[in-house]
Amino acid sequence: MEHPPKYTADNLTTIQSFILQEARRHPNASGEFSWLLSAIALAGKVIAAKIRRVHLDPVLDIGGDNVHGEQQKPMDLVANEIIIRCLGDRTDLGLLGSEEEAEPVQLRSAEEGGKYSVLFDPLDGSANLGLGVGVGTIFSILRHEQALDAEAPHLQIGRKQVAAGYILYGPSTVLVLSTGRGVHMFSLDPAVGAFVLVRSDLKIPSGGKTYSLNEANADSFGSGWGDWLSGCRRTGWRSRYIGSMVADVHRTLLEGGVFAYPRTARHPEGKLRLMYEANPMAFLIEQAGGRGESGTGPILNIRPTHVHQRVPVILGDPVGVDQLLNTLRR
Ligand code: AHM
Ligand code: MG
Repeated sequence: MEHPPKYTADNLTTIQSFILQEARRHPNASGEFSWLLSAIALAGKVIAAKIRRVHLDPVLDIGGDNVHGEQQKPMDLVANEIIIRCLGDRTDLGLLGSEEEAEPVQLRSAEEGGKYSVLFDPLDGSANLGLGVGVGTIFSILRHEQALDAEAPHLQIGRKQVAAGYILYGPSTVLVLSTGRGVHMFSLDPAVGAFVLVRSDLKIPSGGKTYSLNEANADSFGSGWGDWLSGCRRTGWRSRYIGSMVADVHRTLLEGGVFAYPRTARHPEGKLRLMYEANPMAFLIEQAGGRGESGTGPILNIRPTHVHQRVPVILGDPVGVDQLLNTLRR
């Protein structure tokens, strides 16, 4: 695998300069789109700072008891507020949809200048927050095409995303972004407070031998899955599952293999959400040369009917996903 040069003063590109360079290459790109992305990067920095203090700050509820007896606020709601506050003054924003909000909020109609919809999961994997395991923010940006459906302009297929990405709050804070021209990875340099480009044009390695799924549910995955899993075990695959989608997909993007959350008895439609989990991740994986499938076709072609709709998810390198789908079809 080829690695780019290490981050040095010679090639220091912050996410802001990267976004501006991208905008310059595309004369029609509006500066406001860059503003949206920089608001998300800012939110990522604020959330990362809060997460570093989850065990220290008595007002943050991470699922345990608060020995101080103060009223606690779940960290996923705090993350939600941070993102809304960071995006709030971006005047091109038409609609905001969050896992934490029952309905998307329409801020501006297209006539009033709302050009983009942003859908996000503010803190995915938050059940892992107190366990020292990576958690993340996932986001999807669509054009605010009100002409299509004035009531629900965000209900578009994932292929129409203009940008998607995630921020992984792990041993380091990493932002992975695609605006439809490859996948780029930035790491937060805490010394300077900026996301710095560390990998550009990431490609998922083909033929990885790691599967990542909740194997405890395997009996209810449906026919074919058992055969595929036994085949993997026979052929030297390894199993890695953190239970935080962002962390599991990040590893899959860097190392190849397959991440999946199929239908289960508990979640007959799949557990993961199409619009702010599966779509942005499938967009990134496809941009990196991989495949994002539901089992009945590409995730990015699914026409959504509801902002919180769930979908079975298979993401990974083309060889691994192909093998899996072939086994499921038998
Ligand atoms: P959340 O959005 O409530 O955090 O749930 C989504 C998470 C994903 O991060 C992860 O892939 C999945 O749920 C894990 O589910 P399970 O514990 O059933 O394996
Ligand atoms: Mg989630």
